[in-house]
Order: sequence, then structure tokens, then C-alpha cells
Amino acid sequence: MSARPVAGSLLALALAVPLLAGCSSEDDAASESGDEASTAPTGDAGEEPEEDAGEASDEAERTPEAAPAEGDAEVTATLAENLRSPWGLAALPDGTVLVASRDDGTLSLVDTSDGEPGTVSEVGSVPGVRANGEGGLLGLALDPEFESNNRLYAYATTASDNRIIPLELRLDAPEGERLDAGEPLLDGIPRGEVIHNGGGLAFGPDGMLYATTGDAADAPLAQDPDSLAGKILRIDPATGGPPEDNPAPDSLVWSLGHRNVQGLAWDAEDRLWAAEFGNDTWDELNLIEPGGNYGWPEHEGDGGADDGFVDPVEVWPPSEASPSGLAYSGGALWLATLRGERLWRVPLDGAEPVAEPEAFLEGEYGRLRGVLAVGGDELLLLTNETDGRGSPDADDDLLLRLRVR
Ligand SMILES: [Ca+2]
Repeated sequence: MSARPVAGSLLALALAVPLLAGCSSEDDAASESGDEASTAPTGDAGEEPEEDAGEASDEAERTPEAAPAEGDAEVTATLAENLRSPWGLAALPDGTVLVASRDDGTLSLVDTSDGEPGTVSEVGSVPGVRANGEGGLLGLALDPEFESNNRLYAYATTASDNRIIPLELRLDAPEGERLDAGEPLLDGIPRGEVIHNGGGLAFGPDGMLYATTGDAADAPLAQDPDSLAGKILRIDPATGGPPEDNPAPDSLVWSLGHRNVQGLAWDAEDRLWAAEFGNDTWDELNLIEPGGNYGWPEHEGDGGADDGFVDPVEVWPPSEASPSGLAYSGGALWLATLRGERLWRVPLDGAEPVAEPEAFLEGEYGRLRGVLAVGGDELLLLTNETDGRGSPDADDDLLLRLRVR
């Protein structure tokens, strides 16, 4: 089930056409009965989880680090308003926040010091960005040495590919000279004409750069180990090449068989998790194993283990999720969802959920895009009503600060 021969291109075409016709990937317009989500837990403070593992025996089996079964999420500030198609999110050491505009290809700086909205300043644009549907200026990742090298990385869609572009940010430089783009660290990531461009970018605790790529609406590419599409890539930021300890020699592929992953997060024990858009049946939360094959397009959701695929840890119908951003805070994973318009909390005990996922903010802010843990019990959260699929209010989109547990 690993290598698919090149001769599969006809099959690829045959598979891709119904995919293009049947779904819009970040949210599936084919089944608009989104209100069926009323059976989902609402996250009200006094409400019991659907399956409370409250029996004494289960409690006793939990490690001390286990997250509580029930959590909370409270919006404590609106830090920015009127953001346009915000996507990537990065917190600078001084507490200010960088936000990427997918469609404008620009980076803006949000001054969060007074906890009030209004102070957003554009710092520059990333050259060559060609926004197209789900493509454009996508994920941002701050170099771990940012304080000394002023470097960050952006995942961007151009006219020909998706690529990772190093940027140097000089906030003390004159206006118009504050952002410099270098030669691409990596280019040639297949570009979806409209959908499935991936776009997640994050540094791991190992100092390596991880990127999520979509299947570019050519689903069999996700199973082709020689294609960069439909993968999680692990990249040496010093060279743009594969680290020596990647699963396959001379390959950037860290895991394969992904349809369209955008959210990445590491837990307290440095396990990598990924949030993945399903087609029309199951969105997935996956625990990523090096070299693991996550099944797409042979399997969506559970049921692939017998065929050698890694099954997801949690699944949701796309109407209740369509997850983009992912963060880890307070022992739980937090998924920001577009079509589901809610923030899902998955409390963990080690690598196992301790309770059913719990939903917060449902219907309060509309589509949610990026989420970033910024230390302590705080998350930053981007709404995404201006991405062409929402119904923006006058002040959308917003950058919110949350306190969670
Ligand atoms: Ca899968």
C-alpha cells in the first residue's frame, strides 16, 4: 500500500474528478444540514459530558497529568478587528502578534498590550503569493532563534506551487523596509487549483520545521511517497532538506496518506498531533507516528488499521468540525473549526482522550481558523468569516484572546 505506480495517473484523474465535484474540502457544501450539530455537547459549565468517565475505577487509572474531563473556554479580549482573510498566526517574544492575510499576501502586527482592538499595522507583503480559493499566504512559523535572527517562515501558494519562504522581520526599520523575503526554503509542493493546499507550518520541539500539505485535489498523490502532496513534511530549516533521522532516507516525508491537514500541535510529552479535513464523512484528529500512513484516499475516518493504516484518535462529521488550527493547552487539544464554527476540546491522558470532545463558542463567532497556545492558560484564536465562505459582520474578522482549562 505504499508506492503507487506512475501509471496510476489515469486512475488519479478518475478519482480526482468526483472529489472535485463532490466537495469543497475546507467545508463540504454538499450537505448543508449543519444544524444537525444540536446533539453535540454545548460546553455549558454545568453540563455533564455525554460519557462522563466518572466511575472510580476509571478515575484511578488516570495519570496525575490527565486533563479534567470537563474544560472551559472564556473569551477575555478582542485584540483585533477587521482582519481580512486571516490565516497564519505567530506570537512574537514581546507579546505582539503577527497575522497573515491569505488573500492579500500581507503580514500585519497586532499590538496586544492594552487588550483592546484597533492597533493593527501592516508590516509588509510576501512576494509571489497568488491567492486562489483555499490557497494564498497561509501558515507562519517563528524561528526558535527569532530573538537573535528576526527570522520566520511562511507557507505560501504561488502561481505554480506551494512553497516555504524565509522572512526577516525588522520592526525598527523604516516603513516599507520591515519585511525581507529570502529564496524559498522549499518549493514545488503541489498546488491545488482551488482546494487542498494544506498550509500548516510549525517548529517542533526538536528544532525541525514541520509543514502540512494538501493532496492538491489529486487524492492518489497522498499515497505516493515521492510526491510532497498529502503529507506532513519534516524539514531541516538550515538546509531545506530532510533531517538525517527522517523515516525514509533523503525524504522530507514524515507521514503520508493525508487529505488536507492544516493544524499541528505537540503535547507535553512532545507527541505530534494533526487535525485533518475529511471529505464528506469524517474529519480526523490524528496522533502522528513517523512514517505512518493515515489512509487517504483508501480510508476516511476509522477502519484502516487492518490494512496497515493508522486510524484517527477522534473523528467528527465535517458539519460539526472541518478543523483548521490546532493547539495544545492545559492537557487538552483545541481544534478551531470552520464549518463547525466551534472550538473543540479533546482532554488527554497521555495519548488517550479521557472524555468525549467538548465544544465551545458554538455559533458565537462563526468560522474559526487559527488557534495558538501562548503560554499559561491562554489561547489566541482567529475567526474566519471573510474567507469567502462566511457571513462577515461589520467588525470581522477578529483576533480573540481566550482563557482555557
Ligand atoms: Ca485518515
